[in-house]
Amino acid sequence: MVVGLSLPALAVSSVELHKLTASDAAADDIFGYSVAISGATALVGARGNDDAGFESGSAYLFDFSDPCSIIETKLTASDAAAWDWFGRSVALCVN
Ligand SMILES: [Ca+2]
Repeated sequence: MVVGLSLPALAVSSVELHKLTASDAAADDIFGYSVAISGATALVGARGNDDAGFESGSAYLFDFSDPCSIIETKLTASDAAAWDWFGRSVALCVN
């Protein structure tokens, strides 16, 4: 006779699995000011990015579908301008 007990798994760890950084990180980008995670995708805001003027901001989309090859996509507003703080808050829902 086999008796089994199945419980939902809860993964809790203090071990750093992967450190996310922007490939074009610069001082005062404030990378990580906002973070949203859905499934295997993370969206990280960097409202201090200065690519299109002081504090224009940006956000980075990370796709972890293949943990060995994380895909980074940088997002900026097409009409970005100084003090926009693009990426100040982020939300994400991936189906
Ligand atoms: Ca800045």
